[in-house]
Amino acid sequence: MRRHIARAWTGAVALAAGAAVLPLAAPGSAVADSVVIGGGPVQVSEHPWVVAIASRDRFGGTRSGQFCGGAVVSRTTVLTAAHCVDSGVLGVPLSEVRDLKVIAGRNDLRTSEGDEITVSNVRTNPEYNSSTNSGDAALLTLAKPLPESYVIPVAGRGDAAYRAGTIAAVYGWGDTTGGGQYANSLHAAHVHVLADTVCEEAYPGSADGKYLAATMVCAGERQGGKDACQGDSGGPLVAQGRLIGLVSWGSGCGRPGRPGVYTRASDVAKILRIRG
Ligand code: 4AZ
Repeated sequence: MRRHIARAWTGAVALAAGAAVLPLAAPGSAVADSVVIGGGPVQVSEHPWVVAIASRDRFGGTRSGQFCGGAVVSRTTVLTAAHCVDSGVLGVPLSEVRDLKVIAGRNDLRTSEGDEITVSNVRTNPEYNSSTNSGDAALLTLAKPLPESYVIPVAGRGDAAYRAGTIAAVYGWGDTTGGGQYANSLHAAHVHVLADTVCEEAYPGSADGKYLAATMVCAGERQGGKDACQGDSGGPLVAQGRLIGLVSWGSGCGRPGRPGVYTRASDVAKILRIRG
């Protein structure tokens, strides 16, 4: 999230520098966010609802311009984090980004496999609060529909998948070490849904954000080591075949006592009027 962006940006600059052509105007202040620490490679063909959010103009072409993740929630809509489309991450207002894309079916970002689809509209959750990070979600409309088989159902309120102790998986192309090593291919890690009290105690309110159980989900491992990280933001947290969260924020990556915080998918589904 926002306050980690300076660190994330370090990695992105390194990536952009590897590109043959640097963007004319590199994003000034930020990049995207965080994936997967302590996980391993997976095939996007088996998890086709995981997509990359990309802009080559803003982030360079080496890794297809990827800077966040997203989840396909209908043939023409993708959920991502609100903070992924704010100017803090993009470096310019969203309206100035002319090549915002959703990339589906591309395992390795250095290739051209799969589909690159233009984003025709962006709706940020009107209830997003960038101080607490509550409601960190945005809905992207695609210019061209994806196959129905790519769509993942969104968990509803009170879904059993939200119970503490449930095993979930988080997916992304983000930092795999916490040190700015962005993945070229999709990674995933298994984490447990944790009791809200764990995150309420870890994040009672600071410059990083404040854990709010109504709009957030707490997930990780008590001993740390498995987590989302910079570049994974907006990407899916999935349990029992349903989308339960979006990578949103946390203090560092994989630190014991510092679980990952996810946007509660059932809460934003209601606001953005999508399934759930
Ligand atoms: C980020 O900066 C970020 N470990 C995302 C997820 C987590 C931490 C930071 C969770 O986008």
